[in-house]
This record gives sequence, C-alpha cells and structure tokens, in this order.
Amino acid sequence: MTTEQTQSIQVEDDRSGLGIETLRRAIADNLFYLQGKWPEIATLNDFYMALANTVRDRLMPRWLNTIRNYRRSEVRVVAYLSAEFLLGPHLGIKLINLGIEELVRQAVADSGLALEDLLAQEEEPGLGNGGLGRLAACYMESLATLEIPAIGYGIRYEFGIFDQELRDGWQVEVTDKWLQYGNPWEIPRPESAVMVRFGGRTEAYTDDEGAYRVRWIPARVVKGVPYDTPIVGYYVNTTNTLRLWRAEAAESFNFQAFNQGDYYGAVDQKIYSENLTKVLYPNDEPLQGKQLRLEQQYFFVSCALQDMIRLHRGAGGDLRQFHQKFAVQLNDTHPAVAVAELMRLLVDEHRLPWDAAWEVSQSTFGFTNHTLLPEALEKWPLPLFGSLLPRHLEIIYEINQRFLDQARVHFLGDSQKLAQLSLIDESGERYVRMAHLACVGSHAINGVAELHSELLKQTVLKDFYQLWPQKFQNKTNGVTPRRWLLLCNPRLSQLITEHIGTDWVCQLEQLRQLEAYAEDREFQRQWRQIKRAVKQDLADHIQQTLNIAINPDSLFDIQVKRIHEYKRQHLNVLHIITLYNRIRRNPDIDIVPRTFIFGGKAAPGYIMAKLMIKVITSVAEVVNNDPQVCDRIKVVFLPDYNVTNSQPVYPAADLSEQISTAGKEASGTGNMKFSLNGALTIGTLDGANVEIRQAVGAENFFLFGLTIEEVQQLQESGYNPWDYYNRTPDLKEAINLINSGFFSHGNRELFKPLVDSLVYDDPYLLLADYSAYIDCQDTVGQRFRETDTWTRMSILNSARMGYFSSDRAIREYCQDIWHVTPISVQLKPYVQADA
Ligand code: GLS
Repeated sequence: MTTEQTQSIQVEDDRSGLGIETLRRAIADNLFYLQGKWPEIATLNDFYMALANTVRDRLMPRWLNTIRNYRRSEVRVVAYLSAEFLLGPHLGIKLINLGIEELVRQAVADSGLALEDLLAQEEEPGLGNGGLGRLAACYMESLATLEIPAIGYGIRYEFGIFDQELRDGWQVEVTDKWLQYGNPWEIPRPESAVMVRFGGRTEAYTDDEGAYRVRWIPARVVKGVPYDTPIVGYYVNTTNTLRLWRAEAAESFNFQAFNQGDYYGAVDQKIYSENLTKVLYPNDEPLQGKQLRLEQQYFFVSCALQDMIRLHRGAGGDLRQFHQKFAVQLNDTHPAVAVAELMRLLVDEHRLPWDAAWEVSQSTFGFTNHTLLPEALEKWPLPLFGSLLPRHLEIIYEINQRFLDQARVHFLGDSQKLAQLSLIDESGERYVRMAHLACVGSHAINGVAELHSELLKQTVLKDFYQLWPQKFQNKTNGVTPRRWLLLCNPRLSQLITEHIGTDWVCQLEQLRQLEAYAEDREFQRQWRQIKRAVKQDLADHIQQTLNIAINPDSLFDIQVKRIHEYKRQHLNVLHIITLYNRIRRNPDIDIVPRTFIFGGKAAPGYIMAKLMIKVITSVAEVVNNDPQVCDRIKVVFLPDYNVTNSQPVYPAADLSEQISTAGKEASGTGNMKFSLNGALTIGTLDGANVEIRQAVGAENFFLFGLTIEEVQQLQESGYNPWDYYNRTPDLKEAINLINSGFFSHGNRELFKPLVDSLVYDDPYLLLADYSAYIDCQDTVGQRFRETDTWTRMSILNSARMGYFSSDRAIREYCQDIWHVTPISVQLKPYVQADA
C-alpha cells in the first residue's frame, strides 16, 4: 500500500472537495449511485442530475451552519411570505455564487461533456407569474449575499406557470411538469409537517381559569409538508432556506371513512388535499375570487406561522417576544390572512391576551403593495371567507371593531371615512378587504417605486395614510446583479471587471467608474463588439428555433413582459405598422433597420391579451414575408418567455420598451435588467422608469407620453379616442389596416374586439400617446445611427444603474422595516473522519 492509500478519505473530501479529480469522481459516483447509470447509457439529464447533486453536496456545510444560526436566540430572522417565487434555474447561479463555475466546467469537460449542455437540461421552477415572483427570488438571493438570516415561505406548486406554445400564432397553454424528472435542489422534511384546518364552525368555552375562549372545530384537515431549497449568497457562507409547502392528506383524518369501508371516500380526501398545491394561478395582478386560491393562501401562511412558532419556542423563546425573533414581510396581499392567523395562534392556541397578541402581530408584519390596478385588489366574499375560515372571520371582526374605534376618534363624525377604512366592504355584496387587513396588521407599508408609493398614499391607501402617515415608506425594487449581469452577460461582465475590478458584483454602485470610459474610443469599440456578439447569439438562436433570419446589425427593439393592455404591447405594434406603411408608401425611404422582439405570456382567461399575441404574430407573418420591407423590419415573438429564456434576451437589447400608461406599472424590474445591460429605454414616466431616467440622465433616456397628471386630467375631462383616431392620419391608416383584414387573411372580424376597444374606449390611452411615441421612436432611429453617441449613452446607462441592485433594496428593508443585521456563518467541521 502506498502512503496515500493508507490515509483515510474524509467524507468532507468526497462531498465537499473542490479538486478537479474530486469533482469528477463525485459526478461519476452520483451518476452510478443516484441515477443508477453507467456513463455509456446515461442521458444528458442523468449527467445534469449527477452534477446538480455534486453541487448540492458542496452547499451542505454552508446550509447546515446557516440553519444553526436561525436557532440562536439572539438572531432575528426575516421571513418573506410570498405566494410566488420565480427562481429561475438553480445550477448556473449556484456555480457562480460558490465561485466554482470554471472548476466545474473543466471537470465536466474532462468527462467529455459541455457545461452549457448540462445547464440547458434544467427545468426551471416557474413558481410565479412575473415581476412579483421574480422580485421575491432576487430578494432571497440578496438576503443570502448580505448574510441576513432569512427564510422564504411559499407554495410548492406541482405545476408552475404554464409553458406557452404558439399554434397558428395563438397562445396555447401546456402544463408545466417541472417535477417530472425529479428536483435535485429540494429536500422534503416530512418530519416537520404541520396540520392546517379548514371550514367547520367555532364554539365558545370557558377554560380552566374561567376565561372565555373560542375553539375552532374544522371540517377538514390538510397536512403541510415542507420542501427546503438552499439559496446561497455570492462568495459567502450564508445559505438561506426557501421552505415551500406541499399539501397532503392528513392520514389520521381518513381512518374513519377507511374503517367503514369507504375506500373511495378516503381517497377523495387525499385527492382533495393534494389539489390544494397542485397548480399556480396563472394570472398576474389577478382578481380570481376562487375558493381554491384562498385555500392556497391560508394553507401556506398557516404552515409558515406554525413553523416559525415552533422554531421560536424550540429556541426557548417566549411568544410575547415572537416579533423579536421574526420580521415577517407580506409580499402583496396574497399572504395577508397571516394577520388573522397569527392572532388565532397566539390567542386561541397559546392563550395570550388579545392586546399582547395584537402588539406582537403588528410589530411582526410589514406589508408591500405591488399594484394600484383596481382589479388586482384582493377581496373575498364574506360567505366564502366565513365558510372556509370561520374563526378568522370572527377575529377579523374583532380587529375591525377595535380599529374602527380608534379611527373614529381621528375622523370624528365622518361615517363615510369609516366605511371606506373598514376591513369589510359593505357597499354592496359584503367582502373582506385583504389590503386593509394587511395595513391594519402591519407596522410598515411600502410601495415599490417612488411614484407608486406616492400614488398609494393619494389613492388606494389614502385613508390609511391620513391615519398613520408614519407607517408609509417607499422601497424601490432592485434586481440581483449576479443573475442579471454576471450570469446572463459573461462577456460584458468580463469587460467591466477588466476595467474596474470585481467589486461591482456586490457593490453595484461601483459601476459608476465606467463613466470614465464612456468617451474612450477603444472601450466603446469593445462595448459595441460585445453587444454585437450577444446579438449574433440571439439571432442564431432565433434562426435555429423559429427559422427567422434577423440582422444582428439592426436595432434590437425588445419588449418582454407579461402581456397586458396596460403594458401596451399593441402600442408597439402600431409603431411597427406605421413604419411598414411608410416603407410601402415610399420603398426607398431611409429608415434604420429594426428587429422587434416580443415575449410574454397572457393569462389563459384574458381574451384581449391573447388577441394581442395574435396581432403581434399576425403582423410578424406579413412583415417578415414582404420582400419590400423584410430587410428593414423583422418581428419576432419568442415563445415561452420565462427566466431561462429571458437570460440571453436582456443583454442583446439596444432598446428597451417600457411603455405602460403612466400610473399603471407599479415599478417594473425588466426595465432595470435592460438598462443594466446597456440598453437604452424608451419609456413613459411610470413606475421605476422615473427613477431610472433620473439615474441615467434625461439625455440618455427616450421619454414620451402623458404624465400621470395629464392622464388624470384627460380622463376627467372625457377622453374620446375617436377624435385622436380621426385627426391623426398615420394612426388611422395603421388601425384601418388591421381592421381591413390585411393581417388576418382577409378576416375582418378577428381583430375587431381589439380595434373597437381602442377607438371607442381605449382605457389605457394608446391613441392619446401614439403621436408622442412615434416621434420619440423616430428620434431613437436617428440616434442609433450616431454610433458613438449611442455607445456612450449605452455605457452611461450601465454605469449609472448601481442603485437598482436588489442588495440596495434589501439593505433598506433591513434598516427601515425589519431591523435586522448581518451575521456571518462560521463553517464548523461536520465530519471528523480521521483514520
Ligand atoms: C407587480 C407589478 O406589476 C410590477 O410593476 C412590479 O415591478 C412587480 C414587483 O414589485 O410587481 N405586481 C404584480 O402583481 N405583478 C407584478 O409584476
């Protein structure tokens, strides 16, 4: 035996070691023992799973030591409650954050594989609809990077956001079977399951000490099983937990039916229970009003709070100090029932006096609002709420009574004000207003961009602002530079690092040093070269997957986001048709070649949004096949827009379309990703566009359109889109062309709902903004020709985006709302495998 052979192999080496040889051995080992395959018969997915497990092993010491920190009594933990976490693929970002991307690339290459091919195998967990869910994912990543102890609580949907296919230019929804080949990133923890009750009735009783109490006798019980996913920070040990809950049948509950021979009854119960977390509701900014949705909300919130209480008590904590252990953030109103649930747990189950419990609750919760759209403000019909959560309705009544007593003093004699503030909407059919419950139950309320936070105070939450101005804050959204620059744009990241070092990755404000190079000819050349290369990659991908040839030197004009009337993808279409008409009118016209790229899903029940997709694909079909124009305009609709597919898109944009009607987009975060990657924005004064423009400089931003004040004035004075249609020839021509059946094989009915909505109603003021938009687009075209100017503007956009890092946003939440501080995680040895 050689000396080497006599040394014991420490478990640490095999499962945490980072030598190339160790990595290769680990991958081969996982392939054999976990996947049960020889390399010769292994699929790419088997190799992906083997690699994913290899990486997961390397996270374990960090993860377990982070969990140890949660349990320390003096540590305050952030609990981020969100019905959606749109994480995107894990493997790439975990390699980057662990700093092992190159090592692993080499280890994989030594086995004859390309890392990119393995990365492409991953099914992303699409457990969210759009911006709100993606924000939660960026925030989890920043919390870990900033070494803040945090747990994300949400739902482990078996089917996430549907996959989008296009058939004949229409969206078709396909079930997202993201779990079908297994999920290497999660660990089920059945031993930590909790029970969640639904329905039934309540009953008053007197306890041993003679106190009046209420008990809830539920009709059904569902088991919540947690599945944990590690979220690792960038170059730190902190690896926080995302704990997602899956509903299962509570077996004990079925025994009776089963013993009586009612086998099907018992199985029904199982199916009923498992349905709870089966599928994500696919509406962004929804008003669903579906019972199952309320069941989902209550389910995960109850699981989360029971889990937190157990953790707190397990660490020897007193429930009167619960708020010192946990800072709980409500990500929109979806988890707002938490306010009533925490009260129920504290008062009914743990026998705290009401006032003490209320103080704990209010000190625990913070509430973020993410939208002003009236149709998105959640309210539940009272009978539905009461039948599902009878005890919570009583608690809400009690909260409301006490709250209104307090408000009455402030608004003496103003009964209308009290009716407006009430947690119960009694103006017609009665509803529970979830935003009101969240406001009353939280110590801090915030919007997600300056403009949005101001509008909240003036509109939907005006009465609450009058009552408690001190509760209101702004926390402008941010995005993580690790995924949205370092990972998605490696070429640009490298160029930046070569010039200013690596600090920007965690201190995004450092990008400002690039300003010094904005006029530097050589730097500009390199900047352009990279943009060109990235555009070429996207062009190749589009050629391969959609068989559309696009010119990488054309202006890439990109709008990717959920399809919604307020986001106005159809305004963009009107511009395309206007250009098309110009070329047809004057075939020799000198216009900048443009490639219009769209991507986004429409809610399956949102007919108008689906028609918007059809109009885009129909215009694409005509334009792309018209020999007169197709070398100057191309239109592409990228199917199945999701996190994975978006990553090559942001870096390739020259122009970012952020054209929502002023006052409608709460913030936007795509706007940030584009600008960070050097795209210029054409946008309205809406959401975070306002702050992006301030940051990058008005001269580096293409502004157009009505301001929020002008929008309000126009609507108050009686907006008539028909007048705009009639007095704007280009607009009329564009709309008429759609109406004539030109883009629909002569079918004049197809787009009639869309056209009628525009010329007779136009709730989002496309026609009012049309001329300003076209003029602004003309300026964009001219400026694009001034290559050096454009490049300078592009560099300055990236250089000045530091503020929009989710690290900055999370620091603000920590300081102003959660009052938590970083704690570094010490890696204690976990195996002593000495010979
Ligand atoms: C949203 C808003 O519409 C976006 O403007 C915002 O950026 C995002 C995150 O704050 O939240 N609200 C919502 O319901 N879906 C969103 O994307």
